[in-house]
Amino acid sequence: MKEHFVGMLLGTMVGDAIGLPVEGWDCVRMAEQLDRFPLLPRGEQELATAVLGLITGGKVAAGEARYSDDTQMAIGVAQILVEEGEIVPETLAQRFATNFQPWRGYGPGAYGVLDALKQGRPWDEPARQVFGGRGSYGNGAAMRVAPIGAFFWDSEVATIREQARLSSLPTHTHPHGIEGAVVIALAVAGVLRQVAEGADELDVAQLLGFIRSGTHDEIFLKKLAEVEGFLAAEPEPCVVAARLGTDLTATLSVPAALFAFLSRWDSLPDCILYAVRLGGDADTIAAMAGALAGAFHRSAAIPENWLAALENGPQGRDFVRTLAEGLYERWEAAPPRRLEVVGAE
Ligand code: R7I
Ligand code: MG
Repeated sequence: MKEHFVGMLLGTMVGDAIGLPVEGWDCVRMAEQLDRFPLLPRGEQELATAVLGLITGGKVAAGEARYSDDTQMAIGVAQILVEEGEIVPETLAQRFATNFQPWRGYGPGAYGVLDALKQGRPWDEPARQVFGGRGSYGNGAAMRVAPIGAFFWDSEVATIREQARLSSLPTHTHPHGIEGAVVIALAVAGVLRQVAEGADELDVAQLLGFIRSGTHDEIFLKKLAEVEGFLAAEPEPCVVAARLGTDLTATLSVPAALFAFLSRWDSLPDCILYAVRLGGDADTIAAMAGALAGAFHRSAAIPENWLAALENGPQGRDFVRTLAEGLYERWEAAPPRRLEVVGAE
């Protein structure tokens, strides 16, 4: 199970880093550009080399693939779980502010919230005030939530929901921003439940059923039905992208990440590369899909050259591995399933 925790966090990081150079490219442009890129041989395995090559001058130099806010905030979530054994939103907000590196490519709303937190504003004010007081429905809470799905994998569904909700509050208070985090946390937990039962193959229907059982929002339930329909008769990637959505909002990116994993769960590289190929918010969709594939397959499924390419300075690749191991050790020492659910939804 430890290596599955490591796979979850390194899967987030590697998906984020591979998608980052092409963040914002739409699906059609992605296909055109990537197919034209001189380094690109045929075969999806090589696509990552090409994408990484875009930022490393044509070759994948060790340690040059940067991660973005997705990984940085997932690090913050994991750190708080290791330290506190549960999400304490005020402490998490402080950690996000301490870890904040403005150049990591934060979403516009989140950037302002973190800047305000850094300046010492009360932890729960800036997030409530963004977007005209409605709070953000961006995918920023979903992109960083995977460590919660791992840490609470054998907890009650209500606990997973509540911990995901609490982890959203420092930046995302809109119900859709929160529900996106709930859905990804449930998905990671559902994957690890199957792993714990010794599954070699993912039971896709069971996982979808588990996610559904804890999803309360109508839009997400509708999207889950759409994902299920696409699994039966898979359209072209750009049709999937157009129908499910690939933008910076939770409702229009979480379903695409789920589809990438559910349709390509048997290969971590294929899953991540397909998520990138969908275009749009490629780093974030690939980070979420990568977390799921990594949780299922363990970190050993990540190609060596992808791992080697990841930045390895402070809070880089080695740090992330050690942090994920620490998360597992904390889970093992004091399993969180004894936590009571505090507060109603
Ligand atoms: O959700 P958030 O942290 O963004 C994460 C994304 C990831 O792709 C990262 O990699 C990074 O690139 O950004 O940041 P927010 O700014 O809170 O939300 C993202 C976007 O969703 C916003 O910039 C808006 O375009 C949109 N959005 C909203 N638009 C109108 N009204 C989110 N909430 C609202 C809203 O209430
Ligand atoms: Mg992004």
